[in-house]
Amino acid sequence: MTIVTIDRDQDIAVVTVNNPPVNALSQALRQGLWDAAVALDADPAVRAVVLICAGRTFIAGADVSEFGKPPMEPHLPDVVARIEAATKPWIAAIHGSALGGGFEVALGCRFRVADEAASVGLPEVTLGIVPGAGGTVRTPRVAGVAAAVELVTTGKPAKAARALTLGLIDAVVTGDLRTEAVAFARAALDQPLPAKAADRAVEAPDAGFWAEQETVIAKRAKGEVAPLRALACLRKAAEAPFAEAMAFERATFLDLRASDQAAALRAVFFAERAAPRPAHLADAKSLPLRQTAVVGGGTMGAGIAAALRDAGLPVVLIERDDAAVARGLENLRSIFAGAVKRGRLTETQAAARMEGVTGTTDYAALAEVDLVIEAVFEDIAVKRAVFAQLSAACRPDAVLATNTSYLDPRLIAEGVVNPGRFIGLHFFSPANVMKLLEIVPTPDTAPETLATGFALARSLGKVPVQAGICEGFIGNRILKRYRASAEALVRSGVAIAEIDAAMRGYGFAMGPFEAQDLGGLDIAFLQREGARAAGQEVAETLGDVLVRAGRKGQKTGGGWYDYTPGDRKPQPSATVAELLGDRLAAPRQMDRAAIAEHLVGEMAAEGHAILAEGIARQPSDIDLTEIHGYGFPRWRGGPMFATTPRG
Ligand code: T1G
Repeated sequence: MTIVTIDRDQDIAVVTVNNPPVNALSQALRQGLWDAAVALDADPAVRAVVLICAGRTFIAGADVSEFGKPPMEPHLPDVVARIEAATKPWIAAIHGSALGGGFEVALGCRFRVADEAASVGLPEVTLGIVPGAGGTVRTPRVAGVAAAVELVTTGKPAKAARALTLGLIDAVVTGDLRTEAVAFARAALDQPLPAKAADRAVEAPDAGFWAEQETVIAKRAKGEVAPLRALACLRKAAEAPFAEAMAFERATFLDLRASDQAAALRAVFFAERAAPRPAHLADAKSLPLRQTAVVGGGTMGAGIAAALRDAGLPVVLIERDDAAVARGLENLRSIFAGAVKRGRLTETQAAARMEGVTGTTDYAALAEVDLVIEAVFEDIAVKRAVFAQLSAACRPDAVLATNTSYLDPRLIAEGVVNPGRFIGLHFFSPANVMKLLEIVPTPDTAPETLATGFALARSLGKVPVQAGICEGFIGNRILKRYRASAEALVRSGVAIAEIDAAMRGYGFAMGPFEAQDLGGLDIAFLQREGARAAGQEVAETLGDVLVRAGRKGQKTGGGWYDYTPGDRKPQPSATVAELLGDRLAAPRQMDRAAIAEHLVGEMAAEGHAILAEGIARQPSDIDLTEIHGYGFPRWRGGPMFATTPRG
């Protein structure tokens, strides 16, 4: 298949790239673009060139599968420079996402036009690198320093309308992209051409701009190196000649590309893309998902319903009585109101979200739904009663799912008519925000039902991970080990605050004890008490001692730490020291890096046990679980990646 073809619209040449699935800049594509530039320069009948792509998107960046291999010629910076040096102006016609090297190619073009749904971006920092083909040098020349800092150091793409406002593109077109781009090219020829990006100057920012940005980015990056290195490239671009800035950027790119953080972020990139389409389900056909329902309008149920609505799926929200229905709908309303407040939704969109929800106590409303997700109280009897009603009210092929986080789905499924359609779908709170979805089949779950779980994850934009059945599946089982290991360090005399500081220094937003104070110590305490009541041998934990003393966390003014009323800042507690007293060894120092290494090692050890028991299918599933469900720093790759020696 020819990756680059050239055809004509009279005096305008149209270069079409066709390198599925996302027109990534493989060596062959780079060579094809180089050859096209040479050939078209030599053709006197051609006055301008439109660069357009076939398939779902404009060039989506360097071919990430070539990363980690020695770069092959023609190198992308040279290809971009060759296009920029072309004797006829090139116009990039953008649809889908022009990302990374794709946008850098577009920056080498004299103009950029995009359709309304397109976006442009430089996501390299999300891969632990910086743009490597002039993105940090041309963007400030095309759109100014402020826009360049936003685009490059966040890695977040800009939608077409915003890209136009920022000056990243020259026009947004509404008709047929090729037709409009050719017309744009022809019109541009009647005007003096703008200077090539490389020849433009960069307007100096206000004094203090760079220092200010450095502070903001360092705070946001939390130990991630690439964003600050990208800022340094942008500053060089603003203060040094083009060639010097290009050399600085390239050296930075090559340096970071070999880094541990880049290796980790690449591993996560590929794991995230593979997760929604697991190979073992390639032949299983998922069932259609048109109508959905959620039973339970509490925090989890409302969050799940919101996620379904965000994906455009109609939802029937079932509760046990009218007052509970009203509360459930109010919970949903407040989720969307929060999104409006944060600018994620307009008022109209929030209203439309609610219009797609039917609140009722009548299970007869479920007669035609394709999927029901149960999110009621974590009690087997309560859940079984719900599934008995669902078995009677729903179509026999409707998928019935439980959102249980700790109970055994096999016990919940007992008595369900046609158990092949039953599955566990463990969402994480807030369910409309957290990406992780643990998909937990029972031995009776049919492959089509399992495939439907993954199809649901895709439509909700979730990161699905298949989990076997054990206490806590993958994530909560590792969390239990993590907390127990952290408590063991406290018993050995290491200060609680030191452990939290160590895990924050490793890259977590907060340490294990701060997190418990935020979420509440009583949740896990009640699970332990439940297990004890069921006759299981569950050793007393330090957390038990605190909960029994009424210290459940921030909500009771104190847990592992004390809190001044109205201030959420954790303060080491003399009361806690007294309560735990003789359970703790004499205070001892432990190096923070050693604390983090030990606790991440404990997570990985539980991960290896989970793999050995077949609860997780592959190490990357465990890493995705920890990153997307438990705040494991993405640039560390997850506990399994972080503890695997790099060859
Ligand atoms: N290289 C190779 N394969 C890629 C790829 C890439 N850049 N991006 C996606 N794929 C594959 C992906 O693995 C999957 O493969 C298929 O395409 C569909 O992906 C020099 C160095 C473009 C928004 O970071 O953000 O340029 O599983 O399911 O949901 O400065 O893919 O089908 O076999 O995600 O429609 C910068 C990353 C690279 C873009 C499309 N570029 N990709 O989303 O499809 S660094 C990126 C995405 C760089 C330069 C630097 C998304 C997408 P398979 P998908 P999608």
